[in-house]
Amino acid sequence: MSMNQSKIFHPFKSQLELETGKIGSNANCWDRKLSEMTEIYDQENINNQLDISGNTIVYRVYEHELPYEKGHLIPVTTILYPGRVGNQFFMTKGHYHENRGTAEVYLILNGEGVLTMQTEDGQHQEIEFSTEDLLYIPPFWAHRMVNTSISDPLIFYGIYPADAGHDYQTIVETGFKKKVIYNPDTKRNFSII
Ligand code: S6P
Ligand code: ZN
Repeated sequence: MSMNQSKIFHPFKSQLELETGKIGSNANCWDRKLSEMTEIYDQENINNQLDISGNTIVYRVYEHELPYEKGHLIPVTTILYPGRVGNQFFMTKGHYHENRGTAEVYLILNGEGVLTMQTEDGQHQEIEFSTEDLLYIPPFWAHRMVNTSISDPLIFYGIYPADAGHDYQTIVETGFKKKVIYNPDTKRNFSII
């Protein structure tokens, strides 16, 4: 394949603050608020939540500004704050990649939690993790991160193919097979049910 010079993207360097997850330059930052993700929590938990209409930030994302085109890779950090809605921990909305055949890698910079995953043919897998763990999400697996810490943010770095796309709607409709709930009667403070 011939290379079109006008399409050559230039290399760059950037800084990632390991303690905060902040990506210093060329990055967009966006927040997901609780009020924007009420459909993914159990409705009885949502109904008992007092500040649902407020501006509680569940997570913040720093994502490198790059073309969403095949061939590129997108570096991204997520800071998932500690918190709960009823007995459900703060978690990401969760998604399949629109382009189902694309994978993703997560590196845990700080914190602990559970990665819940499932496929459309009915398989599921839950992986507990902590700082310095490397998580591999293969093609076809929907993925959601759950912060099981009572006090600390979960900070993770990810890299995904730029043409992956994000399908949130399927998860809104089906939910995840497994939930991670606060359970003070266990040593680790949570149960996967
Ligand atoms: C992108 C990757 C992450 C998430 C981020 C927020 O493919 O998996 O960067 O976008 O952790 O989660 P969500 O489910 O709201 O996109
Ligand atoms: Zn993803």
